[in-house]
Amino acid sequence: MSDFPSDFIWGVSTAAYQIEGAVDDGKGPSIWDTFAHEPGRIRDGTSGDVACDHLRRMDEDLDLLADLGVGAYRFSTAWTRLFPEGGGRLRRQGLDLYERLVDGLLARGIAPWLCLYHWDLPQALQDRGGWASRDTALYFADYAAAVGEHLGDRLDHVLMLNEPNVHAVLGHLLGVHAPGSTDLVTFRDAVHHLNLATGLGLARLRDLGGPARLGTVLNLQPVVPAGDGEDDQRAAELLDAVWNRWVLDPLLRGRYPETGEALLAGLDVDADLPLIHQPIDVLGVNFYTRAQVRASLESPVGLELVPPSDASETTAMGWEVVPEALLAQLQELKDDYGNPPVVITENGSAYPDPAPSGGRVEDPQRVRYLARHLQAVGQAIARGCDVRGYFAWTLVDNFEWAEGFTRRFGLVHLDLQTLRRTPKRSFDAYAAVVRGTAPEALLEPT
Ligand code: IFM
Repeated sequence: MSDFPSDFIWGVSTAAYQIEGAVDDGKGPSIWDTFAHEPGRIRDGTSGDVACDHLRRMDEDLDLLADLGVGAYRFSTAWTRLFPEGGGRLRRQGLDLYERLVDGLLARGIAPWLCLYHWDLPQALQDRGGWASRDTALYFADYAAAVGEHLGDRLDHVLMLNEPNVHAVLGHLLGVHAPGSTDLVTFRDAVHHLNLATGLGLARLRDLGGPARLGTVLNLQPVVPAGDGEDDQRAAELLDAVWNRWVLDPLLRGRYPETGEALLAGLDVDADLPLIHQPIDVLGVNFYTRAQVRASLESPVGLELVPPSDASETTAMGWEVVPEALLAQLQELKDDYGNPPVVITENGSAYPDPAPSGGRVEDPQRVRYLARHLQAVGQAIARGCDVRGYFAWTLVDNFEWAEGFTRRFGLVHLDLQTLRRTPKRSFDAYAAVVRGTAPEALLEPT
């Protein structure tokens, strides 16, 4: 039976562009404002212009968090609300919004976990090279320090960047996310500058002092070879290096892994590595699935992803449901990385939910996904992994990037016409766990 420590942190995560709605208040455009308005980029032609209209419905959403009973809420600030051009003078109106949010959380007894960057780079900085430019990391550090100066005394945690690896791969190599780049050198430089931004932000906030604890958020996926051959094994090691270890190792070990080093050739990283290798109070781990890979002569990078077999259970994203991979990932952090304090900062699932009926949405698959992953977290804790919290992704169905609103991850259903919120059964299930019910109980037939 899973047993969570009494001080275990239960939370929910969201991200600015996915929920806020643009609200015409003088915010500057971000790369996602630009990208989402380009024809053909988003599956259903939507954008974050309205999203969940969260900024106008903030009290309602904060009340949902209070009903859920969570002790913490992870949200991101939109850089362009505070600095429309990326730098310069802080915009008071932008700060007012986030003060209102932070104060609203504190008034409800919910600890604010602020993530500084969830992929919405100011377009003005993109126009100067974006993450391919080292200067962007310096701008990020200034932005981080400004948020720390103005809000730091009321924040529980400040997290630097959300999933720099996903942002780099999807946005700077595959071109399916903003800014839509497909250039290998841009990708390589972006990875490194995102790492540098993490280190510089941590150092600036550490120097400022203040009560908030500091960390960052990585998306980690165990990578497994599709076959038994050595070439598939090598392909898996390469993908593991590029996806997981290019972001883990500079931060936690002060170096890039040897595997995949050739891809970094031409980038001078030596002077930056000590700047990236900063102490953290918490490592945020976002976990959804694992990757299976095989060697491929046709692929320019020598490998290709293998989709889950027909026999595998998958979510609406096509992602394999493998809670044992979460356990393996946590075990690896313990064994190979010195057991850092970890919080699962995102975990959740998209399914094609039915329409609300009688004030609820029946979503048994999401309940099961939640329960099985919480069991894995409980097992990891029992094995001595230093896991201190769990944040469900996400509160309300929202703008799922290139998928638009076609994929629903929320514990709360969003009516796309009226924006009305209706809790799902998974909301009740998570609320029960937060109040002490063991995840196993959610798997029992009712
Ligand atoms: O919605 C995203 C989130 O923005 C980052 N992590 C993965 C989620 C699901 O795709």
